[in-house]
Amino acid sequence: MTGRYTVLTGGVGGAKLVDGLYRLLPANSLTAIVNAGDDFRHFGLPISPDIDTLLYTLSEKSNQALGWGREGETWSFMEAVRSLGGKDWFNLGDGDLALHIIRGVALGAGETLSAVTARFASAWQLALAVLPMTDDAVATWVESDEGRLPFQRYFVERQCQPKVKSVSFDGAATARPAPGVIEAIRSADAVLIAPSNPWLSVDPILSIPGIRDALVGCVGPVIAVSPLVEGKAVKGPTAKLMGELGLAISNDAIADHYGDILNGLIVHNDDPASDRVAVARTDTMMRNPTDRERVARAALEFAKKLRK
Ligand code: FO1
Repeated sequence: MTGRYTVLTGGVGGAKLVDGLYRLLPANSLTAIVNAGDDFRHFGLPISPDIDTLLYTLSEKSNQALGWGREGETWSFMEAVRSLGGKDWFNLGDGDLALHIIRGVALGAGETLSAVTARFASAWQLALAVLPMTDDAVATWVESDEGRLPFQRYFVERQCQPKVKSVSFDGAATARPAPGVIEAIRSADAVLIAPSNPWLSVDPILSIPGIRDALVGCVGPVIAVSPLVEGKAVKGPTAKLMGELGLAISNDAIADHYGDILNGLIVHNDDPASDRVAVARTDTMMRNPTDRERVARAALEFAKKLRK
């Protein structure tokens, strides 16, 4: 597989596809554009969950059981926080703290999120570009039956229980794509959209002015891997959210949501597909590296077919 590929990703499911692509493709031929709408300050520290989950996954440091954070993590910081009556709804592992503290010092010194993220990727010898969607502050908020909630309070503190009415991205209207983002879309032989939650993890990326237009106008095909398997979400609130937004929990609704940026959709085995876009089929469950490579290979082969 030669060529240059770009993947839009967020969350745990997204990181798995990126890992499959990373394993298959030659060094430095992949760019990941990562959701940063989940980012927030906690204890004054800048947390970038989707960036960190991707860095951990690609460097084989991630906690497979939890889906986030590090393997073999220790929690003495959190025990000390609890002993002092500090807030403990969002867990910061002892090793994980290093990312947040070094990122905090860097941002405080005027470095951009994309610059410090690139430093982390090279420190862990990752041979791909990991680009935040923007270096500006954009925050995902959820309008719910429990009021307006910032993303992590909805996702972690409330465990996605609130009924969602709408999702918005504070700051998106004036945010600029991070350096290299538009170019990575324009110059790609194909752009892949990982099986992330379209509303919570991909829409923040599409909300940054210029990114959706670049996807509509890019030469390479844009192919999404559906986050639904047999009408359910593999992990996280995608199906529940679709129901709450009044949508059918279907691949057709996924294709419809992405609209005119999408050229192809990869669906799970013989799940009902969509007649809005070209469809390819594979087992999209990614339980291990072999699965991840299978789904990545299916996406790359589909891209080649659509590019002709
Ligand atoms: N998710 C949880 O469900 N509980 C946590 O305590 C938690 C802590 C955490 C710390 C760092 C980090 O990078 C991610 C963390 N996550 C936690 C996951 C995070 O909320 C999600 O991965 C994304 O925001 C959505 O994909």
